[in-house]
Amino acid sequence: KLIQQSLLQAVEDEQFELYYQPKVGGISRRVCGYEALVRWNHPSLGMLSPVEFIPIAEDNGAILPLGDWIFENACLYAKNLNDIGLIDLPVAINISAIQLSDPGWLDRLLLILDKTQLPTHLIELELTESQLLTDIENSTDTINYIRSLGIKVALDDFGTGYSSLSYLRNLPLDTLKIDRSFVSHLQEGHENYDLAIIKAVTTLAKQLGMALVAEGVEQSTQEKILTDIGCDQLQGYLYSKPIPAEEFLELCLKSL
Ligand code: G
Ligand code: G
Ligand code: MN
Ligand code: NA
Repeated sequence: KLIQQSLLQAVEDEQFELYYQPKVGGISRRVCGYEALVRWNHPSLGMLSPVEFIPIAEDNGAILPLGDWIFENACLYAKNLNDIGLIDLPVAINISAIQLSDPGWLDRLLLILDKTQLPTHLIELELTESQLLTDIENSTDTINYIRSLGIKVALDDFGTGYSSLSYLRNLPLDTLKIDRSFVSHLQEGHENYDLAIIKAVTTLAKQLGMALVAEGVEQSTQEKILTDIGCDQLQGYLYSKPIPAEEFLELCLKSL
């Protein structure tokens, strides 16, 4: 209702803000990248979570201008970090299925790349299984093109959709992000199904030449298990929640 009508206007008024959450190296435990997560700084309702407005934006089309705004601002931020010497920290940007299937999206992406001058190897797009599977052929073409530009592609929330191994074989992907639901039950000394699954997915990612990110790492016991298994990158509240841009910059400078 209220949200629906005001979303497009809010994009015009740039009422959105990007928060950033670090990813840390499984061995180095240093910041090795980060994910941009959008918030809506609503004039009367306060800071709104993306779960409250992204689905609406996807329904009413506002996700296209909003997604462009997110992409451009995440690129500008990453360009700035790179320019001040925080080099080689890729920014991960969530992309909605609606964006991926919009015929004009790639052209606008190219314009933003040109405008921001961020080296493409510092960009990773996060896509979910369900969105890739809606139109597998079109998705594959789009991903191939994106990767030909030097941009990396990650499969987000891996394991929660209708995971089929044949998609992994056919989709050209750089990174798997195993969903936090598998991480949350990991406990030391407990051989459980989640541990077995994470071990198997780690091996799978390695064999397929993909990087593996574990999401939702909250406890140091989980960190230890994941590191022992050989998981490349860790992300979760143990390191930091998603935080505002300036705060994230400070965090990076401290972890140098
Ligand atoms: O921080 P968290 O509450 O930030 O995010 C909740 C959900 O919103 C996640 O599923 C996340 O993928 C999604 N989300 C966050 N930021 C973006 C964004 O910039 N674009 C899209 N499409 N989804 C986002
Ligand atoms: O769907 P996607 O993976 O893009 O969304 C990331 C979401 O996960 C965001 O809402 C973010 O705030 C949340 N998140 C990040 N780290 C943790 C964590 O350690 N625990 C929990 N419960 N949520 C997390
Ligand atoms: Mn994500
Ligand atoms: Na995820």
